[in-house]
Amino acid sequence: MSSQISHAAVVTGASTGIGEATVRALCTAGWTVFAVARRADRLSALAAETGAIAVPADVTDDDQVANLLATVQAGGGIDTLINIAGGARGADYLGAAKNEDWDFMLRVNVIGTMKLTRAFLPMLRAHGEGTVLNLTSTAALASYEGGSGYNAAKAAQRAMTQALRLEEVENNIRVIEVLPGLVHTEEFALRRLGGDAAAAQAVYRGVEKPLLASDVAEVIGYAVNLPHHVNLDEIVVRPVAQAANHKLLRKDS
Ligand code: 8X3
Repeated sequence: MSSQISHAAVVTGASTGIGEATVRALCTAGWTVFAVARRADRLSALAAETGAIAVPADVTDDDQVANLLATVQAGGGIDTLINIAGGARGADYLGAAKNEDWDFMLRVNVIGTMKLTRAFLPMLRAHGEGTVLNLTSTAALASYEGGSGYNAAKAAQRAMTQALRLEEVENNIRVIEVLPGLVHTEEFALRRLGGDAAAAQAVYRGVEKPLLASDVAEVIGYAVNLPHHVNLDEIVVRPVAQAANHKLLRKDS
């Protein structure tokens, strides 16, 4: 039997891109949203605009995750955990891999998702109709040159998601994986490419309609708003121009 909380979510990675767009989409749909990210200034602006509850936290830090859990408990709890914090660093071939890039990617995408999920599972189990949604990537499905660290991190996050679905079925926890392809966001490529704006723009060159963060947020909102027994367990979402990871239609080429 489920408790009374429903349509209440923690959304990580909320300061930008798909996380921020997901906060907007869920708030518009009437959800209670705890918006989590490290950058407090961006979170407060988002909270002021949307009505979300800003909880600045680093998802890889045990103490900050414990504080987040306590804040959410005090704020009435959640039935849905949405792990979006993550991202790519670097596009080096494996032979030139940078320790700090790999460390970031594995720490945030993989360890961060594990820590948040581990912390909130008791609450979701007690609820009786919990949901965990992990944002992975099509990078988990097919590797590419210069992607080894990101491919490895997203494949690990996907593997963890699949194990979680098996482990928590007896607890009636729905586990959803959303795997976006090319999404034109404010920061993804820029951060991956060390702040090189021209290189970041080139990622989307000639692609007339890449996905936007709001497109992916709409998919996430759709999936978590379905009746709880309905599980879109794996959702691959790409722009039409991206027929596959390796086949992207650029109109100027
Ligand atoms: C982003 C998709 O193609 O940059 O998660 O790996 S890609």
